[in-house]
Amino acid sequence: MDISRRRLMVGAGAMALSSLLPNPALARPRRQSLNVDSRVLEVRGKPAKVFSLLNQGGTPGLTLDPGQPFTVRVYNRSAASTVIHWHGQTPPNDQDGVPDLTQPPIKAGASYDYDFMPRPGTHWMHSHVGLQEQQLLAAPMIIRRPEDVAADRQEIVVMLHDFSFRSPEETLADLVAGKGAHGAMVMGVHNQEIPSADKAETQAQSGQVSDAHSESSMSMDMNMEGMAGMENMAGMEGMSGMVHLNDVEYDAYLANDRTLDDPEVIRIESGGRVLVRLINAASSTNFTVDLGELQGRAVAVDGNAIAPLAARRFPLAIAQRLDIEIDLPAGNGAWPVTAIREGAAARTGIVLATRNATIAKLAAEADEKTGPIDSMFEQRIRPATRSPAQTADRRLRIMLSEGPGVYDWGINFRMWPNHLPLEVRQGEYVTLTMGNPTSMAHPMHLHGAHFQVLALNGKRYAGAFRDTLLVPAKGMATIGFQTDNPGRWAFHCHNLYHMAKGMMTEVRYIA
Ligand SMILES: [Cu+2]
Repeated sequence: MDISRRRLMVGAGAMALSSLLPNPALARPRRQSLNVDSRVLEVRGKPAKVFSLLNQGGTPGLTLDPGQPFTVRVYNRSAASTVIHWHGQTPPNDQDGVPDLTQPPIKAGASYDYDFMPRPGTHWMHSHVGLQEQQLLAAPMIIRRPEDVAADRQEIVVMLHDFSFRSPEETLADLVAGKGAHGAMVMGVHNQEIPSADKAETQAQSGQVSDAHSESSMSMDMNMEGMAGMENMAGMEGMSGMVHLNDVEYDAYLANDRTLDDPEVIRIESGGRVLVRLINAASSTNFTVDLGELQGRAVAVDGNAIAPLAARRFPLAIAQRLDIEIDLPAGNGAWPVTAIREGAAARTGIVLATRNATIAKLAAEADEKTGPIDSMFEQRIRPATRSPAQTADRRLRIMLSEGPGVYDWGINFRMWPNHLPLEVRQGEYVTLTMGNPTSMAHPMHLHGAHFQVLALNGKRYAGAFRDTLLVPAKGMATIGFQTDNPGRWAFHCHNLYHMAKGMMTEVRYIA
């Protein structure tokens, strides 16, 4: 076993070396601190005031070893009230970090304690207050598994952001005034009938991905046909028509806070194996991850192990995480790992390079625009471990809604906080079907539980376990989850501006 590979692990700006190596002193609870503060970040030579979220070692976020509890005091050293949500974690409700739903805001100068056993995988932390996330109040939260410690591979964390020099309040005001960018209009690509989907399924490589099409025991009324009645609901324009991909223009896209003008260069071993933990922390941008000449294996989504899926390009929706294992070629070289904005050519990324490699300058734009993120990749993902199909104790149906006002977003035309809670009881298997007749896809995020994808755009299958699913524009999705964590849990679109303009409700446990 080559320990040096793991020592090399992370480049500047990702996390402290000390927090990555097993430390016997950490076996018993020891409180760590996370500090919210402001900082000046230079983007393309121009300073911008943004937030920072650093551990006591002065690096972003936290990495915990297997079995280590999340025993953390958050200090708010910034001038604004804030609350940090542990995205991907399923803590007791009062530690979920959602202002006014699970805890009061942490005022400037105050602190708040958290203590729970974290869920392993690639996760992240971010402000759930106002539009602070757009000002980079976000950081990685990596909970290593025993397999990670044992594996002879270098771990690399890449956190993606969309960045604007304008204040997010101005951006939102423009959107509300109807001045949003409606770039990349395309005809509705997500029909309910996807003739190519089954073909993609049989093409799924490596034999490790099998078709779960027939093994579900889901009943008819929770499948997509069950949504048909929604087409008659007021305001719905049917499931076809124009969709658009982006409504906010950005000045830059960041990977670990840097643009491709001056990307982070991560030194790797020739012929070595790396695990790239990608986090899409952008407020309003879906990306396509492009490995260039390299082939990678997706091995986990949202922190949950999947049957490996090999490819060179992978979609990564807002708030999702993706772990990709890559076997590097022998010899010296430099290999960019980039993320291209959906429906655009603008990109960001990092460079994997052997020690003596020459690093060529990278263009800020890819050779060609990416298309819209379709459902093909999502429909091919299978969990690493099969679980038996579950019968639903409760079936919930909602419709993601747009209007009536300009840039109003909602759920069943209810805008947060005038929402109707989705009520559940402890000990149930709940299915939730989401119809999306709106003009945009929505990355829907459930707090307090990970769910399984049970249907997407008319295809029923036992798909990935996740906490965030991109529900396609003019499309539909069904997810299923176990209710074993009582409380009031936020359920919302993770496009920051959609959430700010109402697309949020709660899953509420009732007696
Ligand atoms: Cu949305």
